[in-house]
Amino acid sequence: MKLYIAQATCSLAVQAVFNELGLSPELIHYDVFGKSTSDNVDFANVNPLSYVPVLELDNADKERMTETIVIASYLADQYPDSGLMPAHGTLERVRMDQLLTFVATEIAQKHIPLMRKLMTEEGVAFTTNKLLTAYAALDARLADGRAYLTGEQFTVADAYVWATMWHERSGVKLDHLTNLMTYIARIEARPSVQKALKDEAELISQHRAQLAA
Ligand SMILES: N[C@@H](CCC(=O)N[C@@H](CS)C(=O)NCC(=O)O)C(=O)O
Repeated sequence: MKLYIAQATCSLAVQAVFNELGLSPELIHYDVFGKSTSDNVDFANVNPLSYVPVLELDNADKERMTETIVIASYLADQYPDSGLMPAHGTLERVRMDQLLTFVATEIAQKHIPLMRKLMTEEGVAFTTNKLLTAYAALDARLADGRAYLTGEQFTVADAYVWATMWHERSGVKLDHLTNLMTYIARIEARPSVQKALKDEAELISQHRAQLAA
């Protein structure tokens, strides 16, 4: 399988899930601003919507899958014993899907226009408040001392929240949310997450070297 990633983006969530499962897809870097890819493929043909992550499957059609939640859930579902996703058809699964949708819409997609400085002053205030409310909800959930969002088991939701902790780039102050910050530090200590960051950094430096040559 090939996984298209970009620097410090939601593709890190999928990398972390792959690493949790002990799988190693071929990683391809897409430079979001320069528009090049580390395998010299035109990314517009990979995903006409121009975003990562994109997972290219090994099936006959080399089908390409997009959407962070869908890719991460698909991978986890192949390995039900990993505990990364509850089984389909259960109430636990519905709660997990609810959480993932919340992270995608109330956190990840709220950060993007803020990070890119695309908003009016009113828009910044509105969206910052939305993010603070969303992160406070996660912080409250962690207040009972649980290690991860759904309990003691690391799941796809934890990988996704970690990968979208873009508050510094968005200018959203979260230091007061101490449960959240302790939880993020716990995730950052996981080998799967360390490996995701290392692989990403190495691939980006190779891609830059290719471009400079
Ligand atoms: N709906 C997609 C959105 C993915 C997305 O926003 N990707 C960002 C990085 S986190 C990206 O590649 N942006 C590049 C661009 O839009 O030009 C998902 O949930 O996976």
